[in-house]
Amino acid sequence: MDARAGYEPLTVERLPNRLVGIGALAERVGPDPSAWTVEEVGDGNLNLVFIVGGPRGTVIVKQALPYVRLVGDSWPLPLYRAFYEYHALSRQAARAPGTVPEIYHFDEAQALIVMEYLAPHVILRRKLIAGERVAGLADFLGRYCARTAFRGSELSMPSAEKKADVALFAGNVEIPAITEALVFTDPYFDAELNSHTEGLAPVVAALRADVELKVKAHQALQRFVSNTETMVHGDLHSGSIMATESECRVIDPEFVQYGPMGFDIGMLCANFLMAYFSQPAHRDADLESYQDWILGVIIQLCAVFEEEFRRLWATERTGILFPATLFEDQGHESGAACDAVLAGIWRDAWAVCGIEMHRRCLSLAHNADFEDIADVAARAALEARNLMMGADLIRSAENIRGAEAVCDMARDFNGKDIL
Ligand code: SR1
Ligand code: MG
Repeated sequence: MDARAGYEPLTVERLPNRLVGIGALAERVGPDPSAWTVEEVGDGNLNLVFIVGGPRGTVIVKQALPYVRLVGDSWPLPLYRAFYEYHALSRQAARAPGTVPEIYHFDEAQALIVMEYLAPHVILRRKLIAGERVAGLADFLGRYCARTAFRGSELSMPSAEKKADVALFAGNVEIPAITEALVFTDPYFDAELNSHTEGLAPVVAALRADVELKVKAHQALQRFVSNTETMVHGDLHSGSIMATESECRVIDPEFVQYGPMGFDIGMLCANFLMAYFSQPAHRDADLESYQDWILGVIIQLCAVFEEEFRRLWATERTGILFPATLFEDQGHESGAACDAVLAGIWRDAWAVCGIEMHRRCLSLAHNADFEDIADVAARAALEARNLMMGADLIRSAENIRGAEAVCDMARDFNGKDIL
């Protein structure tokens, strides 16, 4: 862990006097700190998050803690993740304009970012649990994933710039290491921090006994750690998206790294699938139509991803990969090359999707979609569907024929009594 001289975690009481000297903050909230209101609202697993309001407006102050908040100071975690989050946000803002909160100030020593307060946005996961729809969600997310994937790769970026970026973000070691363990590894053995819902033991035992599955999961990890094709958000679940009825932003990219282009969209689809499988415990009325809406989001977001990726391929392919000099300038179409790149993206995405569906029920850091279900037997039955489908996705990732096929699988598992 990096120990920063002078670093001190903020408190609600001390924040105004400690931060009043930050011009960008005082400008937006008001110059008199005694008029500020401060609320700590961090409900994630790692950081402090304060809403700071005043006569002129409201901002968010996010500060990293030197340990995993979810677990406590027995699990130290580097403060430097705020540095990588700051740089990730600036790149996402350039590559996918309008998709992330605006940054007003960054203090590296305090591991602190002052950024735009998003209102009336709420965490998308909460909306999905409440059965709320978000207009334009799939289009927004499909474009975000395609633009960040394409524009952060050597399909688009000058190679020297991309390599410098890979080197910069390679310093973010311990945070992706959480993903390497919690996401790709711990679900598949009896790891110390694991837990699962009572009643799932037979399903969990079957998954952990499946050597072929473990091989596939770790082939996906091998690609995650060694394929630096683009800058990924690294933790793109429904808790990393804020939304109103019709507006969205992506937040919280501290798990940023250069990794496979299919990683973010795969993790995202997994979180929609878990929202889908958990719905029978959250509502009776409107159940079928809301579940259909969620699957529609998956299909549309994948379609928009492909469409936008192909558009960028045709209009922004300025990097060293598959250049026009090698294809169009020789009178050769590059469409087959684009198809092949997309096939690799989807292979990675569907494997990650299945793995994420496993880790949120088996490892540390479960998701509220399932955890909020008080009836343990009902939760276990729904999680079993999710776990079995995850295994099928991992096993067949390279042969899946698109998001429609994935949603057909989801409908099929949604009707199964597995336990
Ligand atoms: C110890 S951190 C657990 C999880 O929280 C973050 O949001 C990531 O999803 C991570 O895997
Ligand atoms: Mg997070």
